[in-house]
This record gives sequence, structure tokens and C-alpha cells, in this order.
Amino acid sequence: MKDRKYKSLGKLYSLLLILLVGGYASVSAQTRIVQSINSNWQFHKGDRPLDGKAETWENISLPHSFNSHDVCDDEPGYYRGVTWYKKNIYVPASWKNKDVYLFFEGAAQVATVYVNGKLAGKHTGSYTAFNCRINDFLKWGDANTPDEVSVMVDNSHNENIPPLSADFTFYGGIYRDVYLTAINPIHFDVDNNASKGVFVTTPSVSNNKATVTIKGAVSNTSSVNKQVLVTHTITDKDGKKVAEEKAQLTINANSNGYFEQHFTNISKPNLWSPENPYLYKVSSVITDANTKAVLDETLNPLGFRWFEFTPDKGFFLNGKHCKLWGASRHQDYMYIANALPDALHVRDIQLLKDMGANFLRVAHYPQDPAVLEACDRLGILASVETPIVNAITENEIFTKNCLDMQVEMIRQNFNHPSVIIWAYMNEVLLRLRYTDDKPRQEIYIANVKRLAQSIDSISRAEDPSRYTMLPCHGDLNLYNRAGLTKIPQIVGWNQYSGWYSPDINKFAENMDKHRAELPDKPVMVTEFGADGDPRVRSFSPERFDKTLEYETQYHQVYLKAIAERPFISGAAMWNLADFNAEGRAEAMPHINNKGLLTMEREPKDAYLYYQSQLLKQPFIKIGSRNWNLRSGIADAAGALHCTQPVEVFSNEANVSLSVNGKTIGTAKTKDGIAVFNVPFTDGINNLEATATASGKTYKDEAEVKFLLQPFNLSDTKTAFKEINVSLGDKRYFTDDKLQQVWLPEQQYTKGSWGYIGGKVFMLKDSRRQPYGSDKNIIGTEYDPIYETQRVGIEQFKLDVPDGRYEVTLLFAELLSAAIRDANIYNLDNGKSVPPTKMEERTFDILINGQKVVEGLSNKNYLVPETAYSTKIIIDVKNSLGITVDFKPIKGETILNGLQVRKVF
Ligand code: GCB
Ligand code: CA
Repeated sequence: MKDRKYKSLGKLYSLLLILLVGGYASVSAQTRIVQSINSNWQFHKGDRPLDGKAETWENISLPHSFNSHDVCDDEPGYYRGVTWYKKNIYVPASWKNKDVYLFFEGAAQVATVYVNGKLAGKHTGSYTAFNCRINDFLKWGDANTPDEVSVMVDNSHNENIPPLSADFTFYGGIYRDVYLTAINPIHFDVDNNASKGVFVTTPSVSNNKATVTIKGAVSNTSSVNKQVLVTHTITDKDGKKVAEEKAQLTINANSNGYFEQHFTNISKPNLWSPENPYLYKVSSVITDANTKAVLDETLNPLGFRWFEFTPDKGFFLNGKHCKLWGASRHQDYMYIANALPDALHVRDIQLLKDMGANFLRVAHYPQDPAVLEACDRLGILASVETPIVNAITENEIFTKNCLDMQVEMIRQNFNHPSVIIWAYMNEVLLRLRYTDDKPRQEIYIANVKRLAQSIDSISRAEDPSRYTMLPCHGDLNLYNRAGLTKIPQIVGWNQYSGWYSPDINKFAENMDKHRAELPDKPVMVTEFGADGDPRVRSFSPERFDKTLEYETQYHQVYLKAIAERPFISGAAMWNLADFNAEGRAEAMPHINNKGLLTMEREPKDAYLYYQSQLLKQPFIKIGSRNWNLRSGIADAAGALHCTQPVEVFSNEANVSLSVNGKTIGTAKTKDGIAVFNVPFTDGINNLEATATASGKTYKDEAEVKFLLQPFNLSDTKTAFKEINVSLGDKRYFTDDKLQQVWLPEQQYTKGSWGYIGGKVFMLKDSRRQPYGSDKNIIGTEYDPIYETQRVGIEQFKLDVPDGRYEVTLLFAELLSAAIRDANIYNLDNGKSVPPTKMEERTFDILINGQKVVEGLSNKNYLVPETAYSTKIIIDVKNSLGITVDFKPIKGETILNGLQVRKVF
């Protein structure tokens, strides 16, 4: 067991403390030693060869996941199997009289721990901590005697361990901190599910008075009976002692002694809330009753607050109405998987706070201890849940694993004042088993209900002070019929009307239906969101086009509907940040783009929108602030600007905007947004937005680089340099790396550029995709360009001036007989889209009359779902411009993208 205060400073801090406290006679030497052992591990992917062949080991440090890269590549799937980690630790002989533990904050998903080759412990489940006592396996030599720790970590799919399937990646590894700890044989019971062994509750709290109950156990692993004193001291933020209680215990050898202490009169507690996250400290100390020596001590946070969920008026904190606004969060980053340093966890919670939120749904599994520590400090109320997602396995081992995880989660996180809900089972009826056997399916549903009931009961028994919650997917009738809406104290709804299903107004209807049919059940919206690929933009957003603009519009509708309904206790947007879901294809393969932040934690517009709605202090931010590389066509022949809308997000009534020092105007905000038409000029445009609140001016600046395309390509005032066009597409695509912008297609007009003939590619029978395909295009990062296409195109013309040009043509065959991945999330629960029959196509391509590609066909370069591009150099003469002809031989012609660059 470790004491978290040493966490970041590790060994050095422990040493310092020994030095510091060493000077006081009344305090014994360091009672617990807690040192991280994250550095210098060796990692082996696969099982260890038993045939004596040389093993290959890679040097790594923890936190570590072995899936940091294979979840992002074009190869479907990722490594799920056995791996090994090993490291030497050095345990001094002076610890011989102590209990020595290895404390793992988390390892995914089954970890088997060996010390010097002997089995020391085993833990199942990726998302909870575990502790192994290792005294019996150590060599007890001097400080130079190595003890080898080796851990087999296996993240293979296992029908007995939740989660079975889900829209996120089941990364493997020792992906959180590991500590070596040494404590006296008399200590708080750290063997109780890797908890603190001390459980703090506040049975009654009011403005005037609070009570505190502290329960727990002291373990005595020595061979003699012991008389000890357990002292609990509550201090306020400034370190002032508020109250103290002592209890005398006699603990027999090799057993536990239990204590329960009551603080009955804490007057005028400083209440904990999002506005005032006031934390007291509870120090727990065990002293030897005879010698008075301190044997063990630990520290826990304490917050005084009381709360209630009501079915009609929503949530109340400390007697005041408080709508919960927040987000759900996954715990991964690009290329580091879930193996995050603590600072990145803390950063996320800070970003949530900065958005104006007061709630976090820790979804879909317990996360790093740093998360709830940050919630306590920053004033974010939290719900935590166990990872039973989509489906269950109907057997005793699965049931036991679910219950064990629930108990571990509750006990390990018990003392966080931020936690108000213990949840379990996300959308557990989404992947119903036995779809072809209805009677069997009814038995399955009854088994799900039975499991839910067991988990709910155990949660309430473990911790009557919090609420239980079960997040369901949209099908209210199904969850009602299954009895699942009756079991938890709060029902959560994950709602995607306007995303997976077309009609966004159904969201409000669904919530009203809950109110009408379950009038006694408190309710939260546990998820709602829409994908926004940060590279993709549109001035005419549509459902499923993956633009940030649609994402913002979607959230506007939801926010309004949630705010208007007092019975909705709160809402958690899906998701705080983009996250990896390896099985997904779409615009950014393997990524679920429903984040309010990108994977790198850059704010998308939806985040700014929430800031404008939730923050109390004056707020102003220029929208699309990360869309700082833009392009567009000049407004008219000879014009030196292109007018495009810019949104400003603010909670003030009026905002003004100027560009390069020139005022554009003042506009009223509507629902926090003011829109300006900005005449962008070629090059850098400095935008400045201002708002005035009680005599003070608030402002925001943004620098936008604009690549102005001439209205006529032969315009001399704005010389043509290059153009990138996505065919069959209505969106803009920004490529920050190459500093290129892809424009939506347009029809050819004289003097300009565009296609002639053909139609936009649409997926057959897609209930989602407005245009283009949702397949992962192999061999490119530019999926959105390749996923859209013009079919039956006859020509592409550009009236460029004479000179040498590079013309790049991009193709991807979007029809294929391949069955779509069954794992693609399908919340409208319809049948998956049938494979489209691929018809063979062959066509020639001519540029300015010359056949540059002959017989392009599925038999050569046009491999289904694979990017193919070719660059052709041409010299334009006699003011003829560029004409690309597509001549069908068999089937229809296609073009997905086109780039033209002037060389000279
Ligand atoms: C859900 C799931 C979540 C998914 C989300 C989505 O309902 O609970 O795990 O990631 O939908 O984006 O489809
Ligand atoms: Ca395209």
C-alpha cells in the first residue's frame, strides 16, 4: 500500500522525510516507505521460450503499453496475448522486520507476479489496483542483492473477464505506476482489495454541523499479540486540528483488529463544492500502546458535502440545486496508449474544469488514482463504473469477476469526496446474444438482470452513501422490459439521436418518455456526442459528415434540451477527448472523434461553445481557432479577398471583431455565438474579438493563414500556385503538416476550375453517411479525401496560365465485396450494411489529349479500399489550360482527389 503524497517525488521525498522527521524524538522514523519502481524494466512480447533459446528483451520504463502503435496502423486488430515484464529490485536486509509489498495501480488484463521465480500473486481485470506481499520470496541480502520481479501480463480476449466488447481499445501492459512498499507488521489493512484499509464517511452534514465515521482494520502480521492505539485527527486546510479520536485495540498475532470511530460534532464545516473544493485531511496513526512508537500512518482527504438525486427536480448539492454538466473520459493518447504519466491525467481534469464543467463520468472503467485526486482538488463531482460493456457471459466466473471489480473499485476509491455515483454495466443490452433464438434470449436477459441486481446490491451494501447508476443505450422499452431501469438508483441514457439515428429532436422526446414512464427514477444523460475530425470543415454541415461544424450544432441542440428539463440531473458529453477504438474505420481510422478536445487535447469548437455556456466569468474566444490554415476562392474576378464566416463564442451579449486592425462590426450573440463574415486576404489575417463586461474589455486573438485561390486562374493579381480538390466532397480539409488545404469540389466554369459530368459517390443503403464511404482506406492518412469520390466523371478542367505543372490524380475503389467489420458501433441497432457488389471498371485518362494512364482498372492499380495516386508532369501552352479526360472502357470512371501545382 502506498501513501499517495509521495507519488511524484518518489524515493527522494521519502529520504527527505526520514531526514526531516528524524530530528524529533516524539516521532518515530519513517513508518512506511513507498518508492515507485517504474524505471528500467525489461519487456518481452510473447511467452518466454522454454526451449532455452535466447530471449529477446526490450528496455522500457513504466507506465508502458505494448499496444501504443499497433492500434493505429492499417493492419486490422492489435496484439492481444501474453507478454512478460521483468526487473531487479533491491530490498535491504533492514526491511526484514517489515512487510514488503509490490503495489500495482493497474495492469491489463491478467497479471501474474513472480518474485525470484516464485508465484507471488495474480490479478484479474485491467482497471483496478492490486497489492502483493512478497516477504516470503525475497533473498534478504544486502543492498546489492538483486531480487527479480517478473510479471506475466496477458490481455487476450477472455469470455470470463469484462469488458467483452466495446467501442474502445483493450490496451495491454503494466500501464500505471508500480510501487515497492515497506511497512511495519502492524499496519492499516492494505490487503483489503488494495484499499487504504481506512474508510471515511460523513453520515450527516449540514451548514452548522457534521459527523464523521471512520472504519477500518489494523493488521498484525507478527507472531505476538499487540496493544495499539489508533488515532484519527481531522485538520482543516491550514493544518489546524479540528477534532481527534483515539481507540485502543488489542490485536492477536496474525490477525486483524477492527475499529470504528465517530466524530459527532464538527461545527460549521467548510463545505466542499465545485465552487469551493475545500478539503480537510484525515490522518490515521497507529501507535504502540506501550512504547508509544508510531507503527503506521496514512492520510486521506475529507470533504463535507451532502447531495440528493430527485426524479423531478434533478440534483442537489449541499441543499442547493446543481445541474451536473460534464463529460465522460477515456484514458488514452496517440502513441502512448493508456500508459499516461500522471500529469496527463491531471491535465484532462483541468481542461474539464476550464470548460466550466462540474462533473466527470469516469467511463467505462476505473482510471488512474490521479484522476479522482484531481477531481477532489478541483471540485469535479464524479461517477465511476466497472467495465461491463455491451454483453455478459452467463457463468459464475464472469459474475465473480464483475462483483470483485465492483468491490475493488468502491473500496479503492472510497475516500474521494468527489465521488457521488458507483455505476456498472454500459449499454449491456446492445449486443444481445441469441438473436435467432428468442426463448433463449429471454433467459439471457433474465441473467443480465440477475447480474445487475447482484452488482447493485453489493454496491449499496458496500457504500450506502453514494448512488448506483446503470447507463443504457437508447432503447427505453427494452431496458424497461428487462427490468434494468428499476434496479439502479439512477438511470443513465446514452443518446445519439441526430448522430446514429437521423432525427435530433428525438432526444428530447426520449427524455420526456423516461419522465412519463419512470416518474420515480432520477435520470442522467450519460452520453451524447457527434464525431468531428479536426481536419474537416464545412459551411453546410450535415449529420455524419465528421465536420467540427456539425459537432457544434449537435451539442447546441442537446444543451438546450437538457437545460430546459429540470428533471434531468445532469449530462456527460461523449467524450472529453478523441480516443482510440481500434475497430473503427471512418474519417480517422481507429479513432472515435466525438471528443470536445482532439487527441492532442486541442479544443474543438464544441468545447468553446460549452465554455460560452457554462463559465460564469466573462468569456470570449474566436471559433475555429485551430483552423488557422484556411483557403477559398476570391469573391469576384480580380478580388483580393474571400469572404468566409467566423464564429465568436462568448457569454457577453455583444461582441466586436476586427481583422488586421480594421473593424468588421459588432454582433449580438445568440446562444453564445456571434457570426461574422470575414473578408480573408492572402497570407496572415489577424483577428481580434472583443467584448465589454462591466466596463472591462475582454479580448481574444487568432492568427489565420489564408491561401487565396484566384477567381480566374489566370488572374495576375493573385497568381495561381497550387490547388487541392477533394472530389465528391462538400468539405474543406486542412493538412497542417504539408500546409495544404483541400477544397470541396465544384462544377467547372470558364476561367476557373472544376469537374464536368458524373455524380457524388454515395454508399448504398447507408443510413448515415451523407456522401462518401466510411471505410479505412489503406496506405494513406488522407482518408477523408480518398473516401469521397465523383463517379462517372467526364472531365476536370483548370484554366491555368501557360507553364509547367504537376497534376496528381488520387483514386480509391470504394466498392468492395468485403463484409464490413461487425464491430463498427451501431447504436441505431439496425442490421449492418450489406457488402456492395464490386463491378469491374476500366478507363483511360488523357491530359490535354495525351493518354497518360491507359486502362486504369481493378485488375491493376484500383485495388478496393486502397489509396492510389499518380503524378504527371505537363507543359501547358497556347493558353489551353489543363483538361483531364476520363474515358470509360468498362463500368464507370472515378476520381477521388486532384492536385495541381505550378512548377514555373
Ligand atoms: C456509446 C458507447 C461508447 C461509444 C459511443 C460512440 O453509446 O457507450 O462506448 O464510444 O457510443 O461513440 O459510439
Ligand atoms: Ca474526395
